[in-house]
Amino acid sequence: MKEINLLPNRLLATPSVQLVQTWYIQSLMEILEFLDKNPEDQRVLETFVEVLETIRNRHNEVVPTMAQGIIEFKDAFGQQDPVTDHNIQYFLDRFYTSRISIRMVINQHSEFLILSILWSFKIDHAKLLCEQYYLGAPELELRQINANSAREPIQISYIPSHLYHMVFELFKNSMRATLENHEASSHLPPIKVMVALGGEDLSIKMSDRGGGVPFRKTERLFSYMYSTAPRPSYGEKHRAPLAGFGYGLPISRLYARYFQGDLQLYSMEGCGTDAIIHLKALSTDSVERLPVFNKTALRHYKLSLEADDWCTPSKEPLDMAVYRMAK
Ligand code: W6P
Repeated sequence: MKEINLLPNRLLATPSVQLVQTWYIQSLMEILEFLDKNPEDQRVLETFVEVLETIRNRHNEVVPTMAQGIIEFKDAFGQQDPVTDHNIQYFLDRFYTSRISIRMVINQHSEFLILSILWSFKIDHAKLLCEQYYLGAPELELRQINANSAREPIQISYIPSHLYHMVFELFKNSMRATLENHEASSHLPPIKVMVALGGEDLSIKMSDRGGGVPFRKTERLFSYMYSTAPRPSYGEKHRAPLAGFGYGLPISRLYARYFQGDLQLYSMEGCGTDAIIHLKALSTDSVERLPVFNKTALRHYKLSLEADDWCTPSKEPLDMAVYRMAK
């Protein structure tokens, strides 16, 4: 809540961001009500769970509402300078990470959590969406290597909804790229998935032959500011279920990083894209990674634009600027 106030004023003032801010204020007030209550009292505990669930539901639409706020901001003030982009990226990464954490704790407290899952892919949903829209879907080839015990299936403990979010997002992107890059041909190259378990990492690589993305543009796939460019109209959602990169990729990366993993994209323009999710294989390594609000964080909001220390003769001076931390 403190960091929301450090957002650019013109973004903070949009109706959508204001709405999100009221949700957080309301929820904080409701939690504070319990400060002087007796935690041994069963009635208190029951109402606490109810309040937690009310809060969780109140915040269900935080991501699309923030996205709407960015759209309102861009409609009113146009594309922003790199410093503003950077601040918004920095804020949203921290904000959504904190949200992932809070929602996980709420779910855990309300006993919604399933602790361990047998390794199985939920490709069916993505494939169904794909077939409805494109009248076809590429095949999936799944291979796995368990370096710890070659004969055993890979098994790890992970938050099912987090894993689902990441894998589903990558499937959607790979399917869309494959379909749109092979519209004219009758053969669709399969999406190849490799799951590997080592001593430290569990990695999932998904490779498509969807034509890839130019190297220069891969960073944009994770940018909140770039991703909100096409208006995600509510009516259109049903007609284009795999559309846009939206916030799916940046948030999937936050899920991976939240438990000390990462999500990376390696694209070869003209060929296809490899997307890799790295997770920690051991639950002892899967500890929360959370933002803290301190002086270092505050300095990030005060970055300024200075001249680059590498020259690129063909570029405009503004493109050569780099960020500097405030002194
Ligand atoms: C693409 C773009 C992309 C993003 C994420 C995952 C896979 C893919 N394939 O062409």
